[in-house]
Amino acid sequence: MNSDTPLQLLGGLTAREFMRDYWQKKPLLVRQAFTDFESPIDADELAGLALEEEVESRIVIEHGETPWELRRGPFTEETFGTLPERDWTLLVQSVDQFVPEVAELLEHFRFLPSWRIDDVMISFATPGGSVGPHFDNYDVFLLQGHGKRNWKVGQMCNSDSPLLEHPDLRILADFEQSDEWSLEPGDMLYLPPRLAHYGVAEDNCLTYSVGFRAPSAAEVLTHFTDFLSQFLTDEERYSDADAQPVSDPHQIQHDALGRLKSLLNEHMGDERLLLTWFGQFMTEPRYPEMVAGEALSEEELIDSLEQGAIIIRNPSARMAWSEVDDNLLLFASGQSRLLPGELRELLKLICSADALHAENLAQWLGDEASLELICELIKQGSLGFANE
Ligand SMILES: [Mn+2]
Repeated sequence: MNSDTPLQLLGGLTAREFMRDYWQKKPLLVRQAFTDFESPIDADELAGLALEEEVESRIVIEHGETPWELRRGPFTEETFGTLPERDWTLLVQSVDQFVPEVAELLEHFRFLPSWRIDDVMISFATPGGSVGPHFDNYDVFLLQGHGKRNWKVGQMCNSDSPLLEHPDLRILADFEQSDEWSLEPGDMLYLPPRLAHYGVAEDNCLTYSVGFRAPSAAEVLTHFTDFLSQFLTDEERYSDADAQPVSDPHQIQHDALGRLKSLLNEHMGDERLLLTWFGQFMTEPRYPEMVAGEALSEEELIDSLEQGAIIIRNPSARMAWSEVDDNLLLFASGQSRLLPGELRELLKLICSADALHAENLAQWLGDEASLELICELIKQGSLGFANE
């Protein structure tokens, strides 16, 4: 994708302009980001997903048994029969993993790293339905799928912003409105992290939220140090072979800090391990139980492909790749694999192609390392045969 091509998705801005002026900075309203948008899923299908055990769903009822009552799925048919006429919202997480046409929407966001994308959440709201004024710590693109929703945006918030007392929801106590729009199908609103927003359904409506993920500094530090510690031996300790006799035995001298800092820097500064950890962490699947495969020999793989088999990425799997010296690292569903540089085009194909088959894999089918890689990914469950 050329980052200097004006995009309809971004209201005629180029990806470069959008990243420079809006991304992580300020909201952008795009009228008709998608022309004649027809939601690939309707309210009944969304409610159907919320009945499934493996799907994460919530219902927020503004005037429920308690104000802003939160119920967690899976729900039953009966739940939907007993809801009030209005002022409630059903939210279903990761619909892209269950509905391929929803996953296809993500193709439009390829100017952003796929490992930054979290999921496509879809909400259905009855008139007046809302989850209250709030802020998120993540970027989001809100695409109106069906019906109309009024969006108000407000102040920038942080963890000190006052919230209503609520056991589960983070609803802002104060909302200082700065702008307001009514979104119709195909319209899209981009919101940067921490910007207060308040969406209220004007009629029965569906809204798609393309949400992003960014690990917190606390997560980076705790998870990376956990990862690093697997490679450290018990013998490696604070050491002070260079120490001098002390004048006050109770004082911690600054040279001790210096030794600690060099111990930390030596490990924290290991870029190869940092990359390995990061790739694994960012490709960890949301639903690991949905990434499972079966062992397959290289002969069986070739036979299947020759008989017309189609291999697709598991919609629950996440993949990314990177370079390390002359080699490549492939990250797939929380695991990493070091590969020779010659496999670069294959890696790019595996990460991006809608389907793998005898035709687009032709040049690799005679190569041992390529076959082994594909078999490994099928065994791990990141790739799988279509229609099985
Ligand atoms: Mn939000």
